[in-house]
Amino acid sequence: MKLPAPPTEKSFRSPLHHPRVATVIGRWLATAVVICFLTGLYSHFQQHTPGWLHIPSRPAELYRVTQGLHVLSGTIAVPLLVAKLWTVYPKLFAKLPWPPSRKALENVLERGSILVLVAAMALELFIGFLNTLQWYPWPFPFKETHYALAWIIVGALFVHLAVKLPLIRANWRRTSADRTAPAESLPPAITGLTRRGLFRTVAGAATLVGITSVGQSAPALGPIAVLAPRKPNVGPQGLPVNRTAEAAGVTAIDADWRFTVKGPQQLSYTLDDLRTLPQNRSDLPIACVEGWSQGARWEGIRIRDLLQLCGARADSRVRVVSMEKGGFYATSELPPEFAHDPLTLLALRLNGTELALDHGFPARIIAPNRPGVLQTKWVHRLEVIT
Ligand code: HEM
Ligand SMILES: Nc1nc2c(c(=O)[nH]1)N[C@H]1C(S)=C(S)[C@@H](COP(=O)(O)O)O[C@H]1N2
Ligand SMILES: [Mo]
Repeated sequence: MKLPAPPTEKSFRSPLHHPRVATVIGRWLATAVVICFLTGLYSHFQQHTPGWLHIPSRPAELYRVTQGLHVLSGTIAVPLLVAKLWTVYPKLFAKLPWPPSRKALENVLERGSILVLVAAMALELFIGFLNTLQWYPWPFPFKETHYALAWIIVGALFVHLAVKLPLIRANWRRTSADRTAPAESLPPAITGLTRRGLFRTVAGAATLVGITSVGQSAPALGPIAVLAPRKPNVGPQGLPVNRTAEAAGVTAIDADWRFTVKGPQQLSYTLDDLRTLPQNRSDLPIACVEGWSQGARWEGIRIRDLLQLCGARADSRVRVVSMEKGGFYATSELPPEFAHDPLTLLALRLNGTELALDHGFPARIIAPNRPGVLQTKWVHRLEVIT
């Protein structure tokens, strides 16, 4: 029995594999990737701020928006990537250029760059999504890998767009030619879905994953956030707990507990002392790097008041030290912009009652426009650095 010939690129005659479709869905996907990249870079610089960069402490909700957008656009990119790959997969059956020539070499390089782009993007979306579930089933460090992949994606995307520019330009606008060619003559059984139908399906899928996940940072959509790993208003005092005191190895304090400030003068306070210092109120969100965020009302002492009390300059940089022993979250730094912002508090109270142990009792940092990882809990010492 003779086997049928293997398919070639020409075997896929549906108009849904036309470059016009790849261009339209590619535009959506590229938009999502660029938003991901820019908001991701912002998150990176918040946590690893180079000396020349001064991140402002306002708008207070900025990081909540950028990281919410990061995870939202990343999640939406998943169905868009699947659609884009489906549109172009007949290319996998294109003939390999042979014999070797300059054109063949270009073709190999072009395919190589696409292979890198697809592999890096698939991995990036996958590990990013698993991170939002706080699941790290791989042996490499998430953040470093995610960051390196981001640059690989942007580089490979640049090459891909440069190579395809003529094709992209030719298909940027809808032309009468691509409405009739190449396959309108095919029987309806093959064309089935129209291009418009495909665009609507893909846009619908992207919208659906978007609106069922964005509720983790946009409270209005909370009730339908079935895809969101977190309900941002569920937890003690109406706020989720990312890491409990038990997980962090922190226990309740005893009578010897002191809060100290190491500056030009040394300050030492009992918890009751802290309660008698001037108290202020800030309405600020916890905006976790994982994408969930929730606004809350905090009460406590302004960091800038503490700086003044110890004789430090208002524009000092401050190291925050937790009672948590070791680990990534045990310390953080408040750059001058954040330390002297009147909204930045050593918070003692949350939503009207004393901090729960899991939220950082007896004292924690809360500052505007900051990733949750830097809102250090169980703080027992501040050190003025400059
Ligand atoms: C093309 C897609 C993406 C790009 C270019 C990208 C880029 C980045 C970059 C540059 C960072 C900063 C890393 C650092 O601090 O060193 C970041 C962080 C992050 N990204 Fe993405 N990302 C993408 C997709 C995703 C997706 C799909 C998700 C989840 C659905 C996601 C979740 C996260 C999370 C949770 C962080 C915070 C990590 C941390 O600070 O612990 N990313 N991303
Ligand atoms: N000392 C310490 N502070 C910490 C953490 C931690 O594990 N240890 N987790 C951080 C993270 S990732 C977030 S999102 C916020 C969450 O604060 P919450 O648990 O009060 O909601 O606390 C931050 N502060
Ligand atoms: Mo977090």
